[in-house]
Amino acid sequence: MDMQTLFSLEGQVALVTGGAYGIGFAIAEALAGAGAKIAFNCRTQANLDKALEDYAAKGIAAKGYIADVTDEAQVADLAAKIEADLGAVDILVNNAGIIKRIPMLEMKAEEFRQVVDIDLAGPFICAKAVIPGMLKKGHGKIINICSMMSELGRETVSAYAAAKGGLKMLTRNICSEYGEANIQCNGIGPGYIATPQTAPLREIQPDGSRHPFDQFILAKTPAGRWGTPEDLMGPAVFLASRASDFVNGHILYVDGGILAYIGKQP
Ligand code: NAP
Ligand code: GCO
Repeated sequence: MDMQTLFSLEGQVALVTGGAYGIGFAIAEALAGAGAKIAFNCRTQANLDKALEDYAAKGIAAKGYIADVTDEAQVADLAAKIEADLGAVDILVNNAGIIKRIPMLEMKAEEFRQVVDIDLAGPFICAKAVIPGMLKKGHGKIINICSMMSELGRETVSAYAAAKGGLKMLTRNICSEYGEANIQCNGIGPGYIATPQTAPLREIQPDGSRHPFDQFILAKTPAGRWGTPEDLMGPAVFLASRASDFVNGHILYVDGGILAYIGKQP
């Protein structure tokens, strides 16, 4: 098979959850560039309208829907609408997610549950909604957007780390349960990526200097920079394409080398 065909997503239907902006938007753009038809969801009409303009500006005829990934009925309805509009989903990217940066002793159990609900139960609910269609088609690709926090902890992100660690294991479990049915479920573990989610960690200080966390990340990353959503485009196309048909249950860290590095010596 030639390389173009191996990586082509021509005729495939991709659902990118939370694909209105940030990492999800860049991944959707990459999948569209490889030939896929794009569907995405988000929670507000304002974000949906803005995203449709942004997709159109890139020449991508994406279909956008309002659906909260934590709501089983809304997600079932989303999958049905996509099937009617574009065909059953071949590629699911579980990208929608939130973070709450609160020290554990100050965090309410309700806040912890909200993060786990969106970042872990959400991917379960979305996968459950599209796997039956994949079983009928005889193939499927599920890409779960994990995190450095699937491997590492840090102060203030207990719920996020618990959810993203769980998402790594959900990835392996979907692989275990549906690998035989020719469904590949893998994860991408982005490093620190410049998006709205991490904007508070990069705010310029009143004296004009870089945020201390920003400096910390630069020192922790062998690449010496923050990642960009574009850094995730190639890995996403690989994991969505036939090129990865024997890759299953794997987490591909795209982190500029953070996980390989002990940190700058004093
Ligand atoms: P972002 O800029 O905050 O975007 C998150 C997206 O998720 C938004 O489009 C948001 O849409 C959507 N979303 C949130 N909750 C949702 C829900 N309940 N139902 C449907 N959509 C929902 O975040 P990002 O930085 O692009 O991150 C995307 C994913 O990558 C997340 O899972 C994040 O944890 C992960 N990640 C990010 C980084 C990073 O450094 N940025 C690193 C590793 C992993 P609405 O708010 O409009 O609904
Ligand atoms: C944080 C960050 C991270 C990143 C990402 C790292 O507060 O530490 O927001 O959690 O967003 O998930 O891979």
